[in-house]
Amino acid sequence: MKPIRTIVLGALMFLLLAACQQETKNVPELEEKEEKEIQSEELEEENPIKGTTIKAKQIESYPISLYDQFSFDLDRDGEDEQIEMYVNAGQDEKGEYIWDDGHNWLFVVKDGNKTYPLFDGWVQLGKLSFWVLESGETPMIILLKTGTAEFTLQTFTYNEEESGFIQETQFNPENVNFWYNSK
Ligand SMILES: [Ca+2]
Ligand SMILES: [Ca+2]
Repeated sequence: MKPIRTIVLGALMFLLLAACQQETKNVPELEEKEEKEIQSEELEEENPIKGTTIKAKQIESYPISLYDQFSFDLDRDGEDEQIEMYVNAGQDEKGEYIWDDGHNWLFVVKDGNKTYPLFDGWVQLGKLSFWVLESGETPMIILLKTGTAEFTLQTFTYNEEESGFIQETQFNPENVNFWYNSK
């Protein structure tokens, strides 16, 4: 009986030692891994989002015509925000726009008493168009700006932490020369 007990005890000791060694070997690897994770988290915090954040702002003056509008829950708080597009072009008695070579456009999202100007500027020989969609469950506004030598596509998504809309330019080719535009 005694030799068997010694063998069993010996085997147990061996297993215990092996387990201890394994543990000490694993510790630095774990620490290294954790360090890497922390580093990448810090990097993400430094640069959490691409694009520009558009914060709420007081609008001094609105262009004369409300060109288009739509309501949608863009920040997913259960209430619709108002999306409004204004242009500084008059309308005739039939409601047709009197277009000039260029106009000031203002594109905003209104959320209660907050107004986010997604675009505020001059468009030469062109116009703004927008779409509202959901990508997965993320509500998104797409804005297309066409001008004399411009074709810019931008997306806007609401970001809770930044309390603003993240503007990302998706397409903005250089030296644009238009040859055709379909119906
Ligand atoms: Ca909302
Ligand atoms: Ca809201």
